[in-house]
Amino acid sequence: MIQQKAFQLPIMTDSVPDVLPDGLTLGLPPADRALAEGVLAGQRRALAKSITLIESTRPDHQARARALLDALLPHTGKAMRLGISGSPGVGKSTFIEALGNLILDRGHRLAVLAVDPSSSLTGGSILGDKTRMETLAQREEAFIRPSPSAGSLGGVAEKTREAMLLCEAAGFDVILVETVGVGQSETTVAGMVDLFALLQLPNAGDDLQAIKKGIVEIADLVAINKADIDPRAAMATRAQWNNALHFLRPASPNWTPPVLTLSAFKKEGLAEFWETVERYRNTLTPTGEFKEKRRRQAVDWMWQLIHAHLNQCFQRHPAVKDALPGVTQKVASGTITPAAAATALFAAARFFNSEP
Ligand SMILES: Nc1nc2c(ncn2[C@@H]2O[C@H](COP(=O)(O)OP(=O)(O)O)[C@@H](O)[C@H]2O)c(=O)[nH]1
Ligand SMILES: [Mg+2]
Repeated sequence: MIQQKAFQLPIMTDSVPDVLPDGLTLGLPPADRALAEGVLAGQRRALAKSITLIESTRPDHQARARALLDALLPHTGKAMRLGISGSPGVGKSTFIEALGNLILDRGHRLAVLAVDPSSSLTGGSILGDKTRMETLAQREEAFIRPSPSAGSLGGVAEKTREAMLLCEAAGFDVILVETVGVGQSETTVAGMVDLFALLQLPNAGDDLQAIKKGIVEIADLVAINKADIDPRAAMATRAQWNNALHFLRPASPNWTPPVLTLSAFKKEGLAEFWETVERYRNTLTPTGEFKEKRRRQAVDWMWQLIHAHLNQCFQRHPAVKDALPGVTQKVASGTITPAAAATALFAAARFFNSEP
């Protein structure tokens, strides 16, 4: 019998950094040490440069970005992380501008990030929207960053998560992650924030969509925007939503997602929205659920990275590359089963022991 050699995974060479009393690593080269210090001092330029570094696809940049993140990690985790989702036109940008100003007026520092894998096509959601967030963009205590424009949803999400950590290290204590309600992006954003809020329009069609797509289950808060246009319709939609949510088992026994009405345009309902966010944190912190959610998210994130990495190793393997077209053809034509094909490809790659 031929001995199967285990496929060699690239070895992570990052050594455990020596941490100075100020939390910065000795391992960082001087330029990056200055960058890290700039981020910790809350300098926007340093923060923007650091995010550019983590978004870079150059291998040397990636190595530097990893070291920088490692150094700053002890300074992260203190922000309230909020996800805002909803279909295009529901009023996300208008809402973030209005709520953002309220948050700043209450003495917080706010970072707004976006997860939008389509932004390479559309030119960047927040970038275009920055005009709609004009007053927010001008304020010193706010930091607005468009979605990274390269890559798949997974790639964009990973960069956004890391950008979120950098913003926390820079002292931003509220992070808002905006996403357009398309495809997987909502679930992805829900997986990186403490509270996921869904914006809806006052009509019945929209909520049915969300229910069908399974978005309702991941919402911690639903807000019916544009209530100013037809307050009665907004109240009716609110009642429908409450009814729909009533039939779902809430993610926490201590939190049933509230349904609010608001007008981003007229700045109505914003204070209630923010108070609900604070109530969420104040309710789930003492029960331990708040921390537990983050722990779960961190472990999930690790597994997502492992899956992505394994996938890449597998697909880049020369033997897999060679065999793949032929095997795919056979699976497509029904000559071999998908299961047999997968086993054969694993064997060809000597990826792992091919027997489970
Ligand atoms: N009447 C009314 N219009 C709104 C409200 N919020 C947003 N809009 C308008 O809806 C349109 C889309 O808003 P926008 O914030 O760009 O939506 P986004 O695509 O979700 O970011 C804009 O013309 C806004 O002025 C609201 O509360 N009431
Ligand atoms: Mg927008």
